[in-house]
Amino acid sequence: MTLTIYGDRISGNCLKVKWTADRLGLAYDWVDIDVVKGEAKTPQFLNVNPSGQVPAVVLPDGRTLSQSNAIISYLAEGSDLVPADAYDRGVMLEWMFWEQYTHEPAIAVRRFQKAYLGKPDAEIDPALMVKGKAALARMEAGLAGRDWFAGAALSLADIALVAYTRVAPEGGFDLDAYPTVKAWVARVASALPITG
Ligand SMILES: N[C@@H](CCC(=O)N[C@@H](CS)C(=O)NCC(=O)O)C(=O)O
Repeated sequence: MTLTIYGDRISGNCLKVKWTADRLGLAYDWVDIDVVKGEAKTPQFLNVNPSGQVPAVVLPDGRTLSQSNAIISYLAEGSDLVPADAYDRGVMLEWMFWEQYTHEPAIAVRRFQKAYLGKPDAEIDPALMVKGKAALARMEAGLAGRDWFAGAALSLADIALVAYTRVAPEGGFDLDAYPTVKAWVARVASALPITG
């Protein structure tokens, strides 16, 4: 058996897992789960992830794992995507937890509502734009004087953060206002490479 990744390519959380596996040269089967059609809530999929969300993986020995940042941490353990230095590793995790609690709930959610549910701006909670802009400003400051978020090289923090930052314009966010972030997106894209 090989690793199986269940995911939807419109989801940055799922693409994080794909890019990490690709970057590490891991063999895997990809199973498409269309979240808009409700396929994450079918009885078959709930056997894989009872929380009814993608991404989720089934390991070659049959064990399952979900939560994008947990999955990429598992896959990348011991690789050059995880800084060897304990403090740098802590910084990587700091950004990954921040991504899930502060960045994704604003930027990914606004993008989904605008680009995939087709909601007009007037029907989208205005707080999402305010919080998303604050997150991008936090990233702009965090990248000052550095190429990567943690340590001296590409890490899981960059992969986690680039997933929804690169498509933030689909959610109505103007990345031209964050030139350091924009240059970093291009840097990460050329280091991975990023594919859908
Ligand atoms: N914190 C989770 C978030 C997972 C998540 O929100 N998945 C969405 C797609 S991005 C999903 O499966 N939605 C389908 C649904 O809730 O029915 C992670 O990082 O994996």
